[in-house]
Amino acid sequence: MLDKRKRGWWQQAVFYQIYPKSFQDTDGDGVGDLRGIISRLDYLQELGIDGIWLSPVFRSPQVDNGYDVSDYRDIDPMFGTMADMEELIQAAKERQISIIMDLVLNHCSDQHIWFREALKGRENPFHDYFLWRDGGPDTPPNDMESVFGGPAWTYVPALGQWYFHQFAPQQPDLNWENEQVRQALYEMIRFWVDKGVEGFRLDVIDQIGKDPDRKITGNGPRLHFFLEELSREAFREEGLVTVGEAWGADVERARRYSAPDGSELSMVFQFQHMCLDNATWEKWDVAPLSLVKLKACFRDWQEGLYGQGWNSLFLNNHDLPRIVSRWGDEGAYREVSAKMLATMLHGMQGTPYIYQGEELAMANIRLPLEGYQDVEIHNFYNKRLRLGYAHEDIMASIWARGRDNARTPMQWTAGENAGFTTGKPWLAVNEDHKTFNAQAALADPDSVFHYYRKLIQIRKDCPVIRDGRFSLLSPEDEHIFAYSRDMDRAHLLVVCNFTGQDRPFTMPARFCQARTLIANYPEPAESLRPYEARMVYCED
Ligand code: TEU
Repeated sequence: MLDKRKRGWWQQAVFYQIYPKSFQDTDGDGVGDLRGIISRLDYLQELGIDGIWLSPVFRSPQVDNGYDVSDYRDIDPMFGTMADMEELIQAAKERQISIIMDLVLNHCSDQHIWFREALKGRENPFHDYFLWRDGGPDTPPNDMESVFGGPAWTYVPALGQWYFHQFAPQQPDLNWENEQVRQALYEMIRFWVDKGVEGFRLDVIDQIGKDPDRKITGNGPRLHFFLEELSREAFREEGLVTVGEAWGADVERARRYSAPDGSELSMVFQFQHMCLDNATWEKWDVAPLSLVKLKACFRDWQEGLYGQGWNSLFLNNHDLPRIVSRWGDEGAYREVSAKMLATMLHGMQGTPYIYQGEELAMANIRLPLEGYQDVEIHNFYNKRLRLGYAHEDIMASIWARGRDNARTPMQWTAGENAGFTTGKPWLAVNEDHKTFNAQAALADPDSVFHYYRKLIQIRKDCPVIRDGRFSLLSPEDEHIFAYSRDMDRAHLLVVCNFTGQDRPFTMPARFCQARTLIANYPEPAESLRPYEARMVYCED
């Protein structure tokens, strides 16, 4: 069992991300809730995870599914009550599971009292909580675009001013230069720590030091000053884990975000490996994945942060497509490829994150446009249509990359609505739940679920996975991802066939007599079979 009073306990932990809207509904409104999560804690305990990253459950108009917070100190009634939240924290703790809340500090909702006050006039004390620029209705301060499409500035006629928002207009950016803003956020964080929350995931944290006049959003000039202050003032509690979402992080920057002295954050959650199969700077244009590039990317991070920082390990989250649909196989090798991808990731150094349903090999969904809820999908569709793209091409991008792919309800059973709700689910349930669901997975010792359970256990049993040095084997091989981890006398080898064909592979001499820790085919063969993965271990 993990001792969470120990500094750095999270280096040995495995986290599980819950997207509350889609996890488990208990009151029949078609939306998941906190009581639903409580009711599934035994399932998570069986999987063996140490913590839950809970996507936002704060009070919110839900324009961006909770990433638009209107009250940071309250629970959205859709999810339950503060009493439910307290019960969840407690019930999780009883199972040695920590709750990690998702803090959205870069922006809030336009319905937050701060913004409603700010709109009252330039003299209002909350006006400076946001980023305003003077100008006429036809002359925005500059041509910056928001992440969800459309301008990053919205005009307020009564004030004769524009406000800045990196995301939807309903998500005004907070002015981190204002010390009162920062202090208010730190106090709010302490409020949750006092409630027993054991860490935080920090939404788009590399964007808080923005400088819109110079068109800087990520990695702004004052970012590290803010992060150090945040860490000092809000995270002084021993043992808190802090995870910084940073789309703009490279290895060098990540060393600073996750410096072992704890001056900023515990770990970085970066996306370089998740952008390699983009054809352009936009995620919507899909290119084939080059395994050679993927391996080089992982190697650079594994080597670059060794002893100097700490990374998150993940292949999915609520913003990314399902990995089995992306780099695995949705057909005959669905479960085999899901296990292979998990093996590839879970042998590395870092803290693994399993996104709900990944342990069931959940896949992308294909809906007609009207079936999607995500604001980003609809903005993207309209933008591409205006640019002259064909409907079919736009839908192909959405089917490959739309965020709702990962947000369909959790598949608990083969029954109606996959056991997620007795009402009408807020987003369609994937038809494949008849085959891929938790009930079936729990009953089958060979399931993807039990494979993840084993991987989690192996990480706990093998210090070399946490601390060993990483070496990439055959970097130029386009089909096989093989690496070793070495520490003192302990050696681990991970071999993964990323293709649907047999591939020759020669075991390095040291590992010929090695013990198999886990594999997705029963016995080794002459060559590697489609999507085969093996993790083997030996000692000198
Ligand atoms: O995501 C950051 C972010 O920039 C993503 O929106 C990402 O760029 C996008 O999905 C790719 O097109 C975080 C949250 O994870 C996301 O759900 C929120 O919508 C966003 O911040 C705003 O809070």
